[in-house]
Amino acid sequence: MEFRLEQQRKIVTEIPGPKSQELAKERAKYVSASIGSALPSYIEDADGVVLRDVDGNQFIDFGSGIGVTTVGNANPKVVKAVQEAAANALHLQINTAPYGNYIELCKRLTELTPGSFDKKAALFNSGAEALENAVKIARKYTGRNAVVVFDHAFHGRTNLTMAMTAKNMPYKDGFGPFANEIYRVPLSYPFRDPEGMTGEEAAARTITAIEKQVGANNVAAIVIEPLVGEGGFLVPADGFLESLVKFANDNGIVFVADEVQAGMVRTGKWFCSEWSGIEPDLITTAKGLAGGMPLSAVVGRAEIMDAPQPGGIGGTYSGNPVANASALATLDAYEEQGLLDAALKIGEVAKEILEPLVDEVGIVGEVRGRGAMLAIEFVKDGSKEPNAEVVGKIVKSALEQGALFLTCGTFGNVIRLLPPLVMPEETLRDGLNVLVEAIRANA
Ligand code: PLZ
Repeated sequence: MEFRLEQQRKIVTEIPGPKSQELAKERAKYVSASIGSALPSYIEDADGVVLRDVDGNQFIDFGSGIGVTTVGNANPKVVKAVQEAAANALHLQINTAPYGNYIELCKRLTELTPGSFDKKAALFNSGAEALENAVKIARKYTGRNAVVVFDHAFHGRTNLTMAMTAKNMPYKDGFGPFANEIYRVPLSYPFRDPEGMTGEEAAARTITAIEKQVGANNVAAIVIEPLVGEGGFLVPADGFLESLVKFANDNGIVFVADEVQAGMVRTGKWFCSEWSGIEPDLITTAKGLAGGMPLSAVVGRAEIMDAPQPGGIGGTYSGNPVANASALATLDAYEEQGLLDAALKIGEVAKEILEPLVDEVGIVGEVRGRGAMLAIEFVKDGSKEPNAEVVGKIVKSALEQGALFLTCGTFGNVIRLLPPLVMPEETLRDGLNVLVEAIRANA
C-alpha cells in the first residue's frame, strides 16, 4: 500500500506542542467542556496508521478513531470512491428518492453476515441509531417490550441506548430519566467470574435472572456485544453465547449481536459472532463498515426486518449515497488487501509481545481478545483489584513517545488495541515495544 506520510512515529515538540496549545485555548472558549479528548494534540493529517499533529509530531494510531478506520486512515481506494460519489450525488434521501447503492450495500451485508437464512438490511448513521432501530424492529416483530442487556455493555448515548449502556460515569450521570423496559443481567467475564465457571454455567446464571426477573415471554430482544468493547474487551467463556442463542430461539426472543465495535474484520472474521458459530437474528454494525464515513446498519432475518409498517423505519440521512459508496469500497479493500489475515497476524504478533508480561509484571492481570481486537487488564500488584491510575500513566508515557493507545473498561483499567489493519509489522512491533516499556517503567 502507498502512504503519503511516513508510517513512523516522530516527536519533534513537547506534547502538546505550541500550536496544539493555542487550539486548546480556543477550544476552551468555544467548545462545550462536556466533549472530551484522549489526545492533547490536534491532528491535521491522518494517513495509513499515522496521525500527524499541527506541530509536526506523528503518532502511531492504535485507536482508529475508536475502531473506525480499520482499512487505514484515508485508505486511497475509499477516498477515491467518496470523491466520485460526492461529485455525483452528495445527498439522496431514501424515503423520498431512492438510489441503487443503498440496495447494493444491503445485498453485500446480507451475504457477509453469518446466518444461513434469508436476510435483509436497513441503513442508518451511527451505532446508537442502529441499536435503536434493532430494538424497534424486534419489538414490532415480537409484540413484546422487554429488552435484556448485560453488565459492562455499551450501546450508545441516545436516551434508549444510554439506558442499555451499563456504565454511569461519564455516559449516564445526571442524564436520566432513562427509557424503561431495559433489564440488565450478568455477563460472562472469565477473569472476574468464579474460578473455573464455564460458559454454560454463566449462561445458566443469566437465564435464571431473565426468567425470574423479567419472564422469557415478555422479552422482545436479548442484545449483546459478542466481544464487549467499551466495557473492557471481554471475551465471554466458550458456550456462553451459544447457550443464550438457544434460549432466545426456544423462547421466541430476537437475539441481537451488537457488532458495532467487534464486527467488520477486526477480530479476523467478518463478524465476531462467527468465532462462536452463532447465527444472530439481527446484527448491528457501524464503525469499520464505511472506512471513516458515518454509516451503520441492521442486518438480519428477512421476516424480522420486514415486521415494521412500511415507512416505519428511516431518517433524513440514513444510508447517505456517499457513505454507501465509501462502505462498498471499504468492503472491497478488506477483501483485496487481505485484511482478514492481517487481523489474525496482528493478533499473533501482539500476543507474542504482550502475553509474557502477565508473568513478568505484577500489574498486568490478563491479555485477552480475538484477532487484532486485544487488550490488557491492569490490576494492583498481584491482586485482581482494578488499577485505573497506572493505566492513565502508561498511556501518557506511550503518547509522549509517539504511540496513541485508548483505554476502556468498566473500571477504567484496560488498555485496548484497535490498530488499522494495514499496520506494517515493523510499525506494530515498534508501537507495542513503546507500550511495553511504558508498562515496565510504571510497574
Ligand atoms: N455499540 C458496541 O462500541 C460505540 C463509543 C465512543 P455510535 N463505541 C464508541 C463514545 O465515547 O461515545 C458503540 C459500541 C457498541 C454501539 C456503539 C455506539 O456507536 O456510533 O458511537 O453511536
